[in-house]
Amino acid sequence: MCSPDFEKRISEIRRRMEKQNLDILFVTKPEDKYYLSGFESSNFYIVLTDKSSYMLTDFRYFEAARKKNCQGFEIIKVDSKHSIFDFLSKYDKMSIGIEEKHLTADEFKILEQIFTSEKIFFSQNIFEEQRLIKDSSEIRSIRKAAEIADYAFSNILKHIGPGMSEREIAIKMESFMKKEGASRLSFDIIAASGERSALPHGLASERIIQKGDFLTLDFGCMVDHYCSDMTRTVAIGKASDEKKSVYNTVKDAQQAALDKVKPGISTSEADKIARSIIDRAGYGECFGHGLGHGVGLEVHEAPRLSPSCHSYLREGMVVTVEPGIYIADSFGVRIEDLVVITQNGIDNLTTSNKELIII
Ligand SMILES: [Mn+2]
Repeated sequence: MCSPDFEKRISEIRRRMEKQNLDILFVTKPEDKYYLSGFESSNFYIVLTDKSSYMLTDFRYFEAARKKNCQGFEIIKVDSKHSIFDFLSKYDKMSIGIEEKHLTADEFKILEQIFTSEKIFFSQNIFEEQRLIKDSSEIRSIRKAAEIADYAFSNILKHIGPGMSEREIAIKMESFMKKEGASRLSFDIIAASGERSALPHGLASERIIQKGDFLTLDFGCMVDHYCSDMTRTVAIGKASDEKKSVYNTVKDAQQAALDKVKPGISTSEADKIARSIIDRAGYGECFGHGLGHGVGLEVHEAPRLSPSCHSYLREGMVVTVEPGIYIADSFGVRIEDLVVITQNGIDNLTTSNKELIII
């Protein structure tokens, strides 16, 4: 079944092209191409003009692209004799928008020869801004990916125990998510125990978990190319008073942010709500990253929730809320939920318990 969303997305992108006075847009970033077409392959390009949409690919993917196509793309075969640049040459008098972070220096040089540099514009922000607000089909996929992550967390709790390595835990979680329908992971699973839990992004190692450890699990999976992202910290066997108190500070900071996040709040303000609680508890120096980030086709995308980012939250954005405290060489705690910004507040897609779990 064709989704009608693609046509709407393309026409919205065209409106943005017009605003930037672009005659054509050369789309090279995989997530942006997928966003416009629902198609994925290792070699294809999308070119939009004010009226036409072109998908260019080689022999290997041509039939697949034709079969997938249902939103008015003209599919064009490229090969060594008729390259993407030969195709673009016929627009040489026009202004072209490119995705500056997804073009090689080599490709850029060829474009400069065709268009001259005055007619080439860095336009990746067109997609960044467009993809900020998720439509209902995108939210459906993200919700499903979040449900699978929640399921993997509740399931792994039944298996974790002293003697198990971080890597074994990560492998089990990956298989839980894939068996439940995830196509792939959003990123390599972070499983950081003991003093490694003080590493905000400690990938699973061979370390064996021990009684008294904190274990931070940060993970997510993909459904229909859309990501989820969540984090929980659990205690193995027992938790010292200091650990409990740090845990509760992070939990309170997160809850305060979840309670106040809604449309119209700035991303730096959202960050500050959580940060001020961590500051007051005396751990300000130990929260060295932003409160959260947008999630969609990419696990880290706009907006960023941090002290230095001053955009505003809007209905339809999907963001993480993930304060943390990391005490070097000792332990760390992070709690992360994935939420949709709604008209009046949030719809929290992560439902796993947040009371300190001791297993
Ligand atoms: Mn995250």
